[in-house]
Amino acid sequence: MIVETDAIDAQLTMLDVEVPSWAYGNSGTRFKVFAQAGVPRDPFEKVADAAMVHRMTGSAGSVAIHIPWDKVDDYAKLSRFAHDEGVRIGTVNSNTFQDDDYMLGSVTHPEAAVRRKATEHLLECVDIMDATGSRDLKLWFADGTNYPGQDDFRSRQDRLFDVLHEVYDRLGDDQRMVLEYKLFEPAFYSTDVPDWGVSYAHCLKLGPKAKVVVDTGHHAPGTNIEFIVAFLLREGKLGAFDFNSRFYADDDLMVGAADPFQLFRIMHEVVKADAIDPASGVAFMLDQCHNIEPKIPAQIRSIMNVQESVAKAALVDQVALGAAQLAGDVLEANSIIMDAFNCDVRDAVAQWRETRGAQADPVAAYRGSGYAERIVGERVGGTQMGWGA
Ligand code: PSV
Ligand code: MN
Repeated sequence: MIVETDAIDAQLTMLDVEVPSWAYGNSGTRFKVFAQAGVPRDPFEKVADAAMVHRMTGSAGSVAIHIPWDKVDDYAKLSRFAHDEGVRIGTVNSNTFQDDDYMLGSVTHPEAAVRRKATEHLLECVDIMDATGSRDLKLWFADGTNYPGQDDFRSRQDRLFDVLHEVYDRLGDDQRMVLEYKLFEPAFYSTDVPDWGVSYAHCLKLGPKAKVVVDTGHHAPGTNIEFIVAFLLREGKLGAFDFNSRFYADDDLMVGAADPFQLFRIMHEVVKADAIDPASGVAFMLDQCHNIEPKIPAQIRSIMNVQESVAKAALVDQVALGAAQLAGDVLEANSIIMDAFNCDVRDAVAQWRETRGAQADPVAAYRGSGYAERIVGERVGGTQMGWGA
């Protein structure tokens, strides 16, 4: 199959993948957090690391922040710093999962005072969006129950909706809320937003500024994620992706590492819907943690994996595919998809990066840049950032 570089270039030129600030901090499992040398001590250093990922790859123009982990006194200053480094502050992620008050839930908690506290946090996140110029508020709730009978499912949905509604009303004209779902964890019996259907139902009721987030790690094994993506795109309700890889649960490994074919199938649906284009309103984000591997090159590798999957999706012969589908030619339709997936697009993507002023071989360029050695030397003293659990 001929590698059509024009088709690849057109998609990659539109592609913008947001990186998570928390990927640069220390992280681990519930068993152990392994600290790494050179890890940022404040959100500014996280942004500097994110900017390095963008310089190497050319596709990572914004960095998501997580509140309160990334609280600063002056958000306008953080935005200016990001701008000077060549990136933007993107999505503001809320955190209603690390406070003792939230043991039985946050926005669904039986006590009104706890729900109020969670609501105030979400409203504060919107204030921060005003200061950073961010468009999206990302909501993920750890709410759920561990035991049958522990709480009433329907009352919890009512409480959830009331809070979402109040926060929705506070959004500015150009702001949105994106609601993430997750099958399980930390609650094990029931989760209050367990799947795309629950998220979609709330978003539909809230209005056009509410959209669904698909975190690729938040599904049962074997779930057909590309079908969910196709459905939400069709309904205009796909707000964002949190990309990562999973083998078993919410593993937060590098996207494209566990199942590159799944990532390609997802990107095929996105490309087919012309939704790589930022005008589509779909935000592409990584939501990953690097526990045993160096963080910055792991982010670089992840962006490269997304670039390569988009490039392969760009090669799908849509016209031939449509004809084969209409003709009921099952084998031909399948082989058209597989031809694109099996293409080696690495040279074409490297060339695109080079013409964009990024690096043909971003990991090697990063290794040769001296950045890793510099931050290890400079970031001495202070407290390394982490997910603070
Ligand atoms: C939850 O597992 C999640 O995917 C949400 O996006 C959080 O905001 C993120 O991880 C970081 O904890
Ligand atoms: Mn996520």
